[in-house]
Amino acid sequence: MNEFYQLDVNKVYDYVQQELNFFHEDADIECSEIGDGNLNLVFRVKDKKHNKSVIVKQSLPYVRCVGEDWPLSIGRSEIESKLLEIEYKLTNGKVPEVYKFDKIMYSTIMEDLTDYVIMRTGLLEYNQYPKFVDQITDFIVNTLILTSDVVMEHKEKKAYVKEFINPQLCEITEDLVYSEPFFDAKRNNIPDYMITFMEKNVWNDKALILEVTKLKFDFMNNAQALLHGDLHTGSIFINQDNIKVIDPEFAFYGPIAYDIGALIANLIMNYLSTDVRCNDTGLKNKHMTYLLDTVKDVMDVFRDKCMKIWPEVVKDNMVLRSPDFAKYYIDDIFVNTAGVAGCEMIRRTVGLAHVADLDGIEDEIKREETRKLNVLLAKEFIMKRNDILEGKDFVNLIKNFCGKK
Ligand code: SR1
Ligand code: MG
Repeated sequence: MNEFYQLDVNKVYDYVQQELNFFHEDADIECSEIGDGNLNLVFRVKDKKHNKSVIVKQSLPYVRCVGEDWPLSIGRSEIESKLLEIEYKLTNGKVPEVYKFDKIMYSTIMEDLTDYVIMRTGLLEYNQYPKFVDQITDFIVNTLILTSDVVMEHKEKKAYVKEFINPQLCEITEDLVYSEPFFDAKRNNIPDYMITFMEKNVWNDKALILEVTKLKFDFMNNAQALLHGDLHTGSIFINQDNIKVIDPEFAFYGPIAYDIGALIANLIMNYLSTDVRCNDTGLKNKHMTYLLDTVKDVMDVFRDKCMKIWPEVVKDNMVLRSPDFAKYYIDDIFVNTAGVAGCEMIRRTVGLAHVADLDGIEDEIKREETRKLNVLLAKEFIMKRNDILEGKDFVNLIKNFCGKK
């Protein structure tokens, strides 16, 4: 085939065989569409007899969760497969291995992650992952610091900036994270009871709008490192031994804080969700403590690892001459991480794309209270971000604000 067609469960096995000849002749094949994201088709093709499987991810020319009214370039899948290959090397395999990218079908055939669960799902079932902090901090240090101007030869870094220009996907983030949740936008997914609350606490708060605008311009103008671009807990496959980070189609050169802030925000929303969903007090306290420890440790271990590798990896001739630059650089990442986390928390409450952590709260009254608490806590993160320079600053803000000292 040399022209694009949309895959489905009946076509995807033939497609994989034609591209890779991956399965045995006597395979017992089962194909399913497993995509539950907002943008793409995702298939698992499995040979039950020999226990071999692959994932096929195909870009659609429109936003899946909205429909054909919102067209979207299918070229994003090329960005995703390129980034997966780069990150595979930088992280020693902490992303799925790409077997083949097909530029005609805008499809990536890649490693199946059968022994993993999506981290958001695991956390919603109150599971804990003791290796997560060490693994995700390795991931963010290796993918972000090592692709920044601190380390890379500057012309090579600029070639990457050019290669990863991703205007349509960036526009989605500019609109859905940094703009529309901050006014009464048509695409917002907002329950009626949140409208007056948002008017009073967010949309008419000029000081807040100014700070969000600063963060939006940092997102658009700070080509600091090669980001994943959507590093929430739904983009991480996890088990007790390992993580695999998936779905980097929003990759581009942007502020390091964008990746870390998305992660921190989603851990915090799971914390708020656990508080109202879990009826077993012992389990609830244990899981909430685990989540706050994880937030604190991700930030502090990230800083420690940056400081440790800094003398080994720095190449820029002025950074080498400036011993205080590392602290300045990492402090700035912390401050902006808190700001990004706030924006992510607000957009997941009233913007187009929500999260199960909040929407899945069954009790209607608790769901409303938690949504409101999430927005107010998010505001604190944005407005007080200049004071957030250590892991404990994140935790203290959450505990003080939620009255759980
Ligand atoms: C229309 S895309 C909505 C959201 O889904 C993706 O996972 C990104 O988070 C994006 O903002
Ligand atoms: Mg995604």
